[in-house]
Amino acid sequence: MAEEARLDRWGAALLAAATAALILAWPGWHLGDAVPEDSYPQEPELFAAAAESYVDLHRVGERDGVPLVRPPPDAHVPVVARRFEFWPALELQAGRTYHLHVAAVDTVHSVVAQGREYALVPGQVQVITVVPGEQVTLQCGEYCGLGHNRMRGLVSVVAPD
Ligand SMILES: [Cu+2]
Repeated sequence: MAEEARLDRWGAALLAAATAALILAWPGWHLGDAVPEDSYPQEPELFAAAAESYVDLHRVGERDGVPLVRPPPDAHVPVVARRFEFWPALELQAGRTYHLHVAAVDTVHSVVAQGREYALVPGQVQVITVVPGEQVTLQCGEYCGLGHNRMRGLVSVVAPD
């Protein structure tokens, strides 16, 4: 009887510990191995305004109604994530390096890029370094509403200069 009671107490303690661990780990638990390379805090409104200025300066055209930017190699490029787009559209040169600064400005999203998923929580900017091969895809991996499935970046990869 005493032995059973001790085991019950152990069981209860283990369950409590497992529950606490789950709560502590939330909301990152479902993002698997999403370890940010680099990130920094910034107010969503400021980030969106900075992105608009960047696009005004570097815009070369339009793709599917979205401004198209052709950043120079090694550039730090702001990318706004919001329902249901990654903005602006990008034209990148194959084999060059780009530092995408990606931030959600409305609600929680994520971006799957180069086989990794990065959580995008408003207020925090993720820096993702990409070296385009034939193709770069940016895809939201966090259900964010009815248009979630089409929340994909417009990225074209062109031959280097
Ligand atoms: Cu989404």
